[in-house]
Amino acid sequence: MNNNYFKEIHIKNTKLILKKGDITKEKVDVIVNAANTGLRGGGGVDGAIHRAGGPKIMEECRRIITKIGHLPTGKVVATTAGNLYAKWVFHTPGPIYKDGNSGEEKLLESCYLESLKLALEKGAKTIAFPSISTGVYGYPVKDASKIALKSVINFIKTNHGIKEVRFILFDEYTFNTYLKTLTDFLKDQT
Ligand code: AR6
Repeated sequence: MNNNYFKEIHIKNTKLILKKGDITKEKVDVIVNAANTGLRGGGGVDGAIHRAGGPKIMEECRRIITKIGHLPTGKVVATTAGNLYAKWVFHTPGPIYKDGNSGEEKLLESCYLESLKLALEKGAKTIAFPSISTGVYGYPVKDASKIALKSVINFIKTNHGIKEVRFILFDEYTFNTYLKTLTDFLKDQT
């Protein structure tokens, strides 16, 4: 299927998918949550995941925070996915965008890479990402899409085991921006 809001490409043995939609509906092993460092829940995709997944996810988040204090930006932890189809929710706090020169790029890249590494460790085959940091945290979508796609593509070129990586993009603008970035990357490779 390749309609206006769906794009699929193959990189080595992994499918990379861009899709417009609600991440809580995805049938994947891992759903990644754009969380905050206190794993307190909130609005945006975080709110949607906790609402759809039920209270078990927050119970586990609280236990983790009691142990570790806070989760640094760019790191990731796994919890149950509660009532969601997924086996795990991975929580990763993205950077709050300041001016683009305050280490945001490395931190955003780290969210994607740490999540993919943890997915491999868990033996997950399919993982879905939202567009981390581009809502409440204010990261410009075009810049964020370049970092997100570059991190994921480089990872799947050199690591094997994950069959499918999906970006689930909530609105038309975000979807179109990721699609344009991916199309430009593919052009550059030919
Ligand atoms: N499925 C997929 N994407 C979604 C969904 C959904 N159901 N709902 C929203 N988005 P944001 P951030 C998109 O603000 O910028 C929270 O309060 C949204 O349109 O969720 O990393 C946390 O607790 C946007 O494109 O995350 C943190 O405090 C993208 O997800 C803070 O917000 C990210 O927007 C994190 O901010």
